[in-house]
Amino acid sequence: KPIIPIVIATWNVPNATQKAWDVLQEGKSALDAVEQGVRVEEADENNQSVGIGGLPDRDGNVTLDACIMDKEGNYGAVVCIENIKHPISVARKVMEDTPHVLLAGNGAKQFAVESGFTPENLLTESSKKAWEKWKIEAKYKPIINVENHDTIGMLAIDKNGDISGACTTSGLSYKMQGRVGDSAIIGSGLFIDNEIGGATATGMGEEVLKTVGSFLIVELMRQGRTPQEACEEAVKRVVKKSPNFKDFQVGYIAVNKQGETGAYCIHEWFNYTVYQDNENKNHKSDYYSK
Ligand code: SD4
Repeated sequence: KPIIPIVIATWNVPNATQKAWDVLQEGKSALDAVEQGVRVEEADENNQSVGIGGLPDRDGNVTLDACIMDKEGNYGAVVCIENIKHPISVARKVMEDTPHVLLAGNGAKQFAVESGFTPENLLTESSKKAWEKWKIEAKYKPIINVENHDTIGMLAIDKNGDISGACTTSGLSYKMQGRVGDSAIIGSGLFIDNEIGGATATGMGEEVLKTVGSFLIVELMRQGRTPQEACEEAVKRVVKKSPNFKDFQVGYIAVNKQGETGAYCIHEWFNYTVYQDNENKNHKSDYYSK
């Protein structure tokens, strides 16, 4: 069967998928592609859900979660890391240079600094302003598709047919200090199996964690479901378990080793970007709540 290289990512991120595609065109691995791809969003100050410019927690701290997984099933992650603009690259270093898979908080930051990353302030003026405005009422109620927006999960298949994935976020805005979501947790925010394919998530991390959605999608594909069917089943699990599903969004994307894609979410407006056959295109995801 011919190998069809592909990049797929959550939300409207044409610059990130373009970067990942360019890396694949240079003949580099899917692992390099997803790392380089999501770094574009981490560095974008206008993306208030990822990296620099990410909205802070209730106390004004920008804390980031990121993970990466390769074709061998190796995984590396950082959670609740502060002052490091590119947590995805720290996650890769955790995977490649340590005996561990997941570093948290100060330890993660210390490891990053020792590895040559420069600490910097990640709270931009506009995120600070948004937080100060939020503090006036200090109500914690995530708004579907607004406060939960723009976490980037990316999956790529390279010219050898190998798959890797990455996921990076500043998490839910105005979360409690120390809160960790799904994005950096293996099986929940991301899962890759080079025999089958991969999946990644966005939206209300607590709900993704409770249903281990990305692992579920990959296992369903293993049992013969298409990526689309598998994403739909994973969303239906969330809906079934959470009576208040009307109040939050969860969205999944998936790709199998044949290069077929799938996407599904609870509420309208989730979208995703696919680079395939030399075309970089945003797609609207189908959704449950009709
Ligand atoms: C989280 N899943 O921390 C992330 C948030 C997210 O777009 O996806 N934002 O729960």
